[in-house]
Amino acid sequence: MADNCYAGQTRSFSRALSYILLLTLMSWDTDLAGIRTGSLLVSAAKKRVYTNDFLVTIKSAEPSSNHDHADWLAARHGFENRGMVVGDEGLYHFRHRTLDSASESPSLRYIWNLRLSPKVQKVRQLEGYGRLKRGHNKVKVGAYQGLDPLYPYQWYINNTAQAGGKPGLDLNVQAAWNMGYTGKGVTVAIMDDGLDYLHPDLRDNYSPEASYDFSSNDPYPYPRYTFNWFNSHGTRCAGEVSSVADNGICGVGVAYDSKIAGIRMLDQPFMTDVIEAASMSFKPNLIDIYSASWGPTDDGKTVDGPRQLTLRAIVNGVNKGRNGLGSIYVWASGDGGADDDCNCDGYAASMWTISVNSAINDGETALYDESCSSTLASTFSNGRGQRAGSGVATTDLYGQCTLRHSGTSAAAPEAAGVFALALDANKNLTWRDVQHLTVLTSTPNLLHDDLHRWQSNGVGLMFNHLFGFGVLNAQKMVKMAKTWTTVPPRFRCEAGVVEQMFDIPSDGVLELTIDTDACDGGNNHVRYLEHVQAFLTIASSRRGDLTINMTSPFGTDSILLNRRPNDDDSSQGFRKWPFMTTHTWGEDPRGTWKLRVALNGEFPQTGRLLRWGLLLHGTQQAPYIDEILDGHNSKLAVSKKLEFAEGILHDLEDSGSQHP
Ligand SMILES: [Ca+2]
Ligand SMILES: [Ca+2]
Ligand SMILES: [Ca+2]
Repeated sequence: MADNCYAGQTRSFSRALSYILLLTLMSWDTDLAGIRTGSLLVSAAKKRVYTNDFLVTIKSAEPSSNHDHADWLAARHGFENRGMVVGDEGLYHFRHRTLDSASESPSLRYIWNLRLSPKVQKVRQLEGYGRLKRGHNKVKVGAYQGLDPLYPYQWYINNTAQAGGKPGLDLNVQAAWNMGYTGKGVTVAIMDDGLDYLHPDLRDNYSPEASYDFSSNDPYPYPRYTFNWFNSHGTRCAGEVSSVADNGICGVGVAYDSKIAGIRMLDQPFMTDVIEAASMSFKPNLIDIYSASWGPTDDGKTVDGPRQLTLRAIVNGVNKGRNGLGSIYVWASGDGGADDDCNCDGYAASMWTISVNSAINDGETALYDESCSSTLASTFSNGRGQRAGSGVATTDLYGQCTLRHSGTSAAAPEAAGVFALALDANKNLTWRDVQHLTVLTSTPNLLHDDLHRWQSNGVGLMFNHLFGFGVLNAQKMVKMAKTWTTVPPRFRCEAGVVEQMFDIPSDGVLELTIDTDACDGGNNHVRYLEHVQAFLTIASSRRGDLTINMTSPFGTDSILLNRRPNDDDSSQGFRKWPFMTTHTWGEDPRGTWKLRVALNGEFPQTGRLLRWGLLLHGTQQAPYIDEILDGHNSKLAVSKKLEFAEGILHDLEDSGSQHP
């Protein structure tokens, strides 16, 4: 295409020429919103609002090629081509991906960028104005009004202590809505037992094209009827994400303008690798976020994960989904309680899923909550006890509403909703960006556990074995998402392996170490950690009595495996099982890693470690160097301080100075 060569030309334009061009451009578009022809004056008489929407007129010899050109042009300049307008092959609606949805002055830079294409005849940035719903006076456009009957019960959205909870212990969603982020243009799929897409509080947001029924192999994921409403799970999860706002029905979704899709895949006698794989790779360019509130049996004695096809589907999803930005998989950490460990659940423990634990409305964990070091963050499930209104209020089967949704099942869709808000703020976020944002903006808030206290890792990030990096904070996340620069490329370093048989003492601890340079000097050097995996092969006379801890060179201790009293396996053990920790996020992995394996049971047992492989994942460049500091005490400030120090150290090294 001839247009492809103008990139080089643009770079060589002198500043003077650019200025002339800008003036020409401005006088050319007499209807350029808010600018009087030939002058930079913006009308002062009445305040104008400029949106991030642009009308672009394309004229070319072959009108049929206009659409391709529009796509190309949009992608090149950070816009989303939202398609042809009013059936005119020359007229396209572009929305800028990062520009504010409301600004006081027009965005000349973007207009100019588009106008540089010879095929573009006219560019108009659309003004915003109000339209009031008749019968509703003094409505602030876009603001949620609280007209849904269950809204007062949705303490996870706005905790005012209504169900005996702690005020302020919520997802801080409303502040994100007030900034204009409601999940617009984002599609969330609920992989579950179906979705009541006729529900009056869901049908307007339902996306039939992103939905499918893999249990019955048809395009209609409607839940199968049972007398006890067993198949209400998916519908309840969907309502948390995408219930319509202010329609007087049930409650409001965390991302109430998002599209919701149903992937029915849990309602058949047996799960198969094909059904899981097909579900997780369904419409990867249409679905942004997949929410899963299921996994291997939470009986505290299962060690299981995705099989071959499903694993391939997940890897494909994060690498190719969302047109290369990566599908976002959100996972409930599990309902197995203190006797289970979500690191034995290969879906939750995967680096490619964001696994979410839940807290209850007083900041503690529920009895069914499962903990593990791979959990990234937390949202909310039900409140303490049987108190009325303390459950999660959401939609239910057959047009009904419920106040009783619960479990970590309830937690994953809430996270999916918050991530939909983040994608609304910035459509260019990759799957890793979403994880970084989660780490940086989640907060301990009022979350507390007597046994597992909050700790600070080697770069000052607060983490907790139960809650990960804390409870999601929608406002903080959209704010940071808006100006976020995609993190640098990710590398994978095989840091070391111990391949020798060691007995695990029945009355002591087996301690092993790996010294690593984290592939320093190689192409795959990892300097700033994301996920760390320990692939362990261990045989034991009672698998459930094993406990495993791993300590980073900074001294950050991750509990890779807690005791599981119900797991009496004596034959399978762990075979190259990928235990994962997120707790060392941001740390420099060079140095000595320690592994401690012990047997803690009622009776003496025997065990042997046969292999420990340490795998590091992360970046070579500092991931947050381009971000704007948002307050001195923020987590970003803490981890940046280290990056800056590193930068100075690096400069010193480069200049040949010695330092201790
Ligand atoms: Ca069906
Ligand atoms: Ca509603
Ligand atoms: Ca489990």
